[in-house]
Amino acid sequence: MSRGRHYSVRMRGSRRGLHISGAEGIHDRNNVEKVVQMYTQRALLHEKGRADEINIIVEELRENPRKISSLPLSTLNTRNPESVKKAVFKILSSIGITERAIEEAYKSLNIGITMRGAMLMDIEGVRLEPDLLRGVRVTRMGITKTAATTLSKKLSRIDLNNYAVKEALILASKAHKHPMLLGELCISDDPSYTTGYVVTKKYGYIRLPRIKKRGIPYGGRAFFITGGEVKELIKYLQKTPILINNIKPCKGVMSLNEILARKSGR
Ligand code: WAQ
Ligand code: MG
Repeated sequence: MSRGRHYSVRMRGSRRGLHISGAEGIHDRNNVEKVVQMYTQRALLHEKGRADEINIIVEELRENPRKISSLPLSTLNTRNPESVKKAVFKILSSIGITERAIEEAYKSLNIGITMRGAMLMDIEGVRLEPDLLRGVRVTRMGITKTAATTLSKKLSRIDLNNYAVKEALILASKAHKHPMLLGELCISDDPSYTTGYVVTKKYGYIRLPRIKKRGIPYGGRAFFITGGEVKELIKYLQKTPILINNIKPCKGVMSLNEILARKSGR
């Protein structure tokens, strides 16, 4: 493929200075106009209110996107924030993340301050991102048309074909391709979106229903990382273009034991 065939298109919509919707993808030159129109529509029709300011960036990529698979997806049968917390401790400590780090992440995610990006935390709970207030944003990721169709089909079967799931899965799939990423914990900042997720390379993307009570207007992301150059990791998360071109299985609701018994990639 020739250089310059791909474009990163990113949208942020706000109302009275408050963020209300965002979206991004990587697209062929031929689709850029259509996508800009789609994103504009989305910002104008958002359920949190119509954007009064919409920023769209269209950027020609200097390198061809790397193609990767999505993480396998499943949903844990959690009933309340307490059972979620227990499960998160089991999952993340099983891959070597200390309880102290998990506790630290939980604390920071529940402190009531919403960062724009993700925290980077080592396995002892020490924060490593250079800007502790902003965090690190993962950008320049997308999904091919064919893979998007497959993903929608697989998610429809388990009644999960919505933007929140698809976008979070694409973001996490890019992030966890990096060898320094061990795990992730995510809670939406949307007061009505009470499902979060946890990721490890071994178990994939595990959805966590009822991670928070309805009405809580903050959330966040914590990446647990290990050994390597943090600067290089941040460059990868922010700059390296990634396209999902293959979709791993999307399973329905499972118990913690079923998930822990599963092998990677299935
Ligand atoms: N890169 C890094 N961190 C981000 C990014 C990004 N591009 N976008 C958002 N964050 C951080 C930021 O602190 C937000 O407050 C927090 O993550 C949550 O973002 O399968 O909607 O966009 O049903 O509110 C999970 C879906 C949805 C679970 C997560 O996140 C499922 C969601 P939100
Ligand atoms: Mg949000």
